[in-house]
Parts: sequence; structure tokens; C-alpha cells
Amino acid sequence: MADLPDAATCYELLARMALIRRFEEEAGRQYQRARAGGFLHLAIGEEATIVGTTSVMRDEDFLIGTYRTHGHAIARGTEPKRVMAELFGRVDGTSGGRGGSMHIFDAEKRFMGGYGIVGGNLPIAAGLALASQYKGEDAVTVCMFGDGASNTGNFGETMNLAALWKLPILFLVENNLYGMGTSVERHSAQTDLSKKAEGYGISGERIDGMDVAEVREGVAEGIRLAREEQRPTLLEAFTYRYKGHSAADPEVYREREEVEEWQEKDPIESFARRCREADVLGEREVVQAREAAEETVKAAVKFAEESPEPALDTMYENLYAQTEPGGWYAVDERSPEPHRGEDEGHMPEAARELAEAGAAYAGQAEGPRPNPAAQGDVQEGDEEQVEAPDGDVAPGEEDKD
Ligand SMILES: Cc1ncc(C[n+]2csc(CCOP(=O)(O)OP(=O)(O)O)c2C)c(N)n1
Ligand SMILES: [Mg+2]
Repeated sequence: MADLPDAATCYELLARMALIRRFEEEAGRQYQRARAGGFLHLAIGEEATIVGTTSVMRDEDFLIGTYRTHGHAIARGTEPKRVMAELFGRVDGTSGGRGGSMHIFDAEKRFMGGYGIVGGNLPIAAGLALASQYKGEDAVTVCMFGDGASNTGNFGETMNLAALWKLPILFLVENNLYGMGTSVERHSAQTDLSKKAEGYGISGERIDGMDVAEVREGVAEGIRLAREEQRPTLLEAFTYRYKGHSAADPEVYREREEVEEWQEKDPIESFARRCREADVLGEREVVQAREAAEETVKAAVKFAEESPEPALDTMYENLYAQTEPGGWYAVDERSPEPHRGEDEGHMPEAARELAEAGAAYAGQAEGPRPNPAAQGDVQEGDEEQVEAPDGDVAPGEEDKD
């Protein structure tokens, strides 16, 4: 068992895990209240893997994750209120309210996202590490991804280049035993995921992802190898998500007892107990960590509620599209029937309505209008003309809560 660090570090680890837990519980609650939209993937149960990892990273190191990364950003130092505002789709969110839960991003804290494509963050991580190497900088990239992602082509391609180019990178697979509803035994021929990059010349190790002290130890060594010896490694952290894959998961693929078994190894409870038993922390500090988390999360919700929604006339800002917008993809998981915009066949029409409503709301004359993208790198004459609307209400006006 890994040694406990000093008392101040133990408090910081406990407080950070408690904050992330409380934040995610509240995010789930706000999602049920329809305050947070889109998808919502919670990492409740995985806090030790997240916090143990970030606690041994330097400020200049990069962290990149998946779509289950509210906690990763907070652990890296992003203000919880900005993460909550992002879930609420508000302008003060980490991505200006445009990204939502799956696209938390904070370049200042070197938290580089936030990706919805399984395995999509792996090549980007290699790019970050290559940039550091190229510029002669000391930074290490830590790339976290799921057990399911270890089956993607991106995994093999990235491991090959990382080993070949001796990139300063640490791969950490958060093995929570499932990719959506498919268990690791059913989705991966090699179930010892720490071995999965050996053929590419990257060795690995398995660690207990429910033990924050052990995660720190394993990750610190992996980072050292990356920084000092330019040796990428692959850590496999065993962890577990207590909640479903996303808010809509009926969880028919696992038994209640299995969840309860893992809850007995709860990373926060077990670490608090160990700290108390070793007399490193007292009961007062444990309570204080919880209360501080409660306060911060309450303030985060208030901040998110008070932050304005992005103005409709900014709808096309920061978008890259080569043609007229062809619709959007959204799945509202709160009820099973298709919602506005979710039926592919209706997409172009729904997108046009939305665009017209946005323009009307912004006080622009009815179409045709020049494509705003033409102000960017689109050549004159390339822009598509938008047809005039037959009257509409601004979206959101009909369904304000
Ligand atoms: C390329 C790609 N394929 C499929 C999906 C659909 N999908 C979303 S999450 C997920 C499971 C991924 O599981 P894992 O990598 O173990 O991460 P976890 O959700 O357990 O954190 C899948 C298949 C996707 N988003 N991207
Ligand atoms: Mg998984």
C-alpha cells in the first residue's frame, strides 16, 4: 500500500475528491431539472483516479480526457462555477456555453478537453507531447481515456508514434470495467489493458484507481519516466462508475450488488478513514472538507443560473462549416421520443428555422442575408443564401423553465 503524504496534501486530496463528488451529484440533479442540457456523463466513483493523477502534475503539464471530465477540469484547477455554467450553456462557461458537459476545456490550466469521440483524444495527446518535445519544453502530457477507447484504431496508431518518437507522454486508461453497457471481458480480447501497448514498445502497469495514494505513486513514476527518460508508459487504473454510462442508462448490464460492492471501496470514504486512523487528519477536517465542497457547489449553481445565455446573434461564431449549416445533432435523454432536431430527415428545415429565429431575435431583416462565414476565410461568392422564413418564435421562448 502506498504511503500517505503529509497532512496538508492529504487534506487537499480529500477536499478535491469531495468537491468533485458533490459537484457531480449536483450536476446530475440539475440535469434532471433540465437546467443542464445535452448529454451528461458522471464519473462518480472515479475521483481517486482523477485527483491522484492531477495532484502529481506540474502546472505546465497538459491533461487531456474524454467526455466524462467535469472532475478532471476541476482537479486541474478550473473554477467549478465555470464548469457548472458550461453545463447550463451560459456565456461564463469554460467554452462560452457552446460545448456543454462533453467539451469542458481550459487552456490556461492546460486542461485540453473534453472530447465526444471515443479514442479521439489520443492522437491529439500525441500532438501535444510532440509540440512540447519540438519546442524543447519540459511539459509532460497525461492522456486519460476509457477501457473502451483502448479498442480503437487511434489507440494503436498513437502508441506507435509515442514510442517511435519517444514522446513525453503518460497514457492512463481509466478501466471502469465497461464501455457503455459492454463489459471489458466482452469488448477486449486482451483484458489486461496495461499490456495492450507492449507490442508497440510501451510497457504498462496496473494500479488501484480507488486508492488516491497509489494513483499518485504510479502516475508520479510514469510522469518521471516521460519527463526524464522520454519513455511513454501505459497505466491501467481500476476504477468504477457508480452511475450509468450517461443520464439515460437503464443499467441492465450489471447487478445492483456489483455496484454496492464497489461502493464499499469508495475512494473518498476509504481515504478519509485511512487518514483518520493514521491520525493524519481529524474528524473536524473531514467534515470541513465536505462543508467546503457544499458551499462551493452551491455558489457554482448560483453563478451558472445568473450567467446569461449566449446572444442568439452569436450563434455562428466559432463555427467551422464548409456549407450552409445542415442541422445539428442533439439527443435529449430526458424522454425517449424524438425531439426537435433529432430526426435526421427534418434537420435542414429545422436548422433553417432555427437560423431564421436567431436572426429575427437579433433584429436582422428577413433573409436572404450574407453568410457570416464569408467574413472569415470563405471566398466572395461562395456564400449560401438563406431563404426567408414564414415566421417563427425564437427557440427557447416556447420551453423556458
Ligand atoms: C468513435 C466512437 N464510437 C462510438 C461512440 C459511442 N460511445 C460513446 S461512449 C462509448 C463507450 C466508451 O467507453 P470507455 O472508453 O470505456 O469510457 P467510459 O464511458 O467508460 O468512461 C461509446 C461506444 C463514440 N462516442 N465515438
Ligand atoms: Mg469504461
